[in-house]
Amino acid sequence: MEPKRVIVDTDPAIGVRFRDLDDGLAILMLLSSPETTLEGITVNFGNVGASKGFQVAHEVLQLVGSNVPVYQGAASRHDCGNINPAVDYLIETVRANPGEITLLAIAPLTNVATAMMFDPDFADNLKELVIMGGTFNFPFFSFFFSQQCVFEIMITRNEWQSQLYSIVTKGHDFPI
Ligand SMILES: [Ca+2]
Repeated sequence: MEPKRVIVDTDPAIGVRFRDLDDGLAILMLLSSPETTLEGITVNFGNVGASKGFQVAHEVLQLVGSNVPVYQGAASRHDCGNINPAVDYLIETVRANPGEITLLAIAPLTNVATAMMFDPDFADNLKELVIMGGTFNFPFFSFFFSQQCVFEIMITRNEWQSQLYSIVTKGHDFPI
């Protein structure tokens, strides 16, 4: 089986004191697995600021001698709807490879939502969108991290809105 072509949208903080290390592990696993080809890393604010996350991503890649490209993205929740190098890369790559790219989103969804805002075909052109969008205590947290913006774009502007809406809101008392 051909390896999955993966872009990871991430807020890596491995090595930063008191911060989560899971995204760093995810990057290393994506690089080492024969089932995936990691084609690019887009950084979103989250566990650390976007510029620190950008630095951490480079450090992780340097550790294993990888030259996977890294693109800096949203720096705050207010950047939902603002173009940045990460969003540019996401839109261009997915548009050039329709049905080929699996987007693994493991940070607040600001970059992903902004890509959907600027390219209405973005979601349809993905092969898969895999979201780790919350924690045990705050399920679907990532959908609400950029205030209403991410939720409105991802849930209400897509064909799969009704399924996603019911999944996200089921059993949870969110301020939406
Ligand atoms: Ca994360």
